[in-house]
Amino acid sequence: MPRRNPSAEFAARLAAQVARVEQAIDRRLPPPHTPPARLHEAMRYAMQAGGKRLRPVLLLAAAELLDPAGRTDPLPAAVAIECIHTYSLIHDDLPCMDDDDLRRGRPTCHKAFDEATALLAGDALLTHAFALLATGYSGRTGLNLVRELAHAAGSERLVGGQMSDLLAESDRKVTAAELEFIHLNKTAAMIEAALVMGGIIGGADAPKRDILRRAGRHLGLAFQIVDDILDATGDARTLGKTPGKDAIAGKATFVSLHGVALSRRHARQQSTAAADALGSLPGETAFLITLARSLATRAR
Ligand code: GRG
Repeated sequence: MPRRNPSAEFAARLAAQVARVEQAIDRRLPPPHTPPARLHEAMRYAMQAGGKRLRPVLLLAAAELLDPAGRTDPLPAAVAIECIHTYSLIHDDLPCMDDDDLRRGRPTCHKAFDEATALLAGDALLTHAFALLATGYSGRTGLNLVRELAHAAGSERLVGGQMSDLLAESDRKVTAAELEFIHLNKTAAMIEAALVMGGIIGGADAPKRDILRRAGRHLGLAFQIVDDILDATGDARTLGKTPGKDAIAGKATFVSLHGVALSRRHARQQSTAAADALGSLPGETAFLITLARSLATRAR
């Protein structure tokens, strides 16, 4: 009998989930020739190829954990959360924000098109996300999904985290607590939402959603700490985006406050806490746990 190879099984399942997401993105965005074609081409350009698809994969995995029979299709919500994430990247890359030329290994949306088109492509992806939820789900599930995503993407979380990040750029004395606030909102909010939305689709009760939220919070912090480490130590070819920008901007990051070694330790602690929370859920948690652990050592 062939021996089981858990890491190959994990890699194969991850690749299969990413492929499902890619296909769903292609199917669930307006076709590129839809008028005005330039806008829809820009939306597709930013959405297609190169993203890790972490948030949709987390959403699918949480939905499948809670409802292995797959009674409700998680793909509309998976595409919706990637639309929000991609809009935030397009806007973050604009000259009035992080002013970046490279994203997902290609020119940023405003470089490939122009600033106004990129701004509108982001706006349209934000709106499209809620259209996908409204058409893909009904009743209490639909309402809960809209509520969850709207809160995670709104002024108290994703947008609020971005605002705080911008304000912190001109502040040379950002504390560890202020930095954690930024990370919890700018980064962890969408990762939490991915797991909780998967839970909503899978029919998770309130205690299980709380566990998913807690896992997402830890995972989000681990993800952002590693992002800071990669910004300090990674290269553009592997990352697909410009490294070293935080240091040039004199930005407070986990690495600037704690150094690389301690940051690596923090990332491992956070991903272990996420894995422990996920492991407390019933069902086949191995995929989610391995995914949580792999984020602490990711290279891109
Ligand atoms: C403009 C409202 C608004 C928010 C912008 C996404 C974002 C918030 C800023 C980008 C900079 C940054 C470091 C954000 C933290 C979250 C993060 C690490 C985003 C990148 O996510 P990945 O690595 O990207 O999952 P891919 O391309 O793989 O999808």
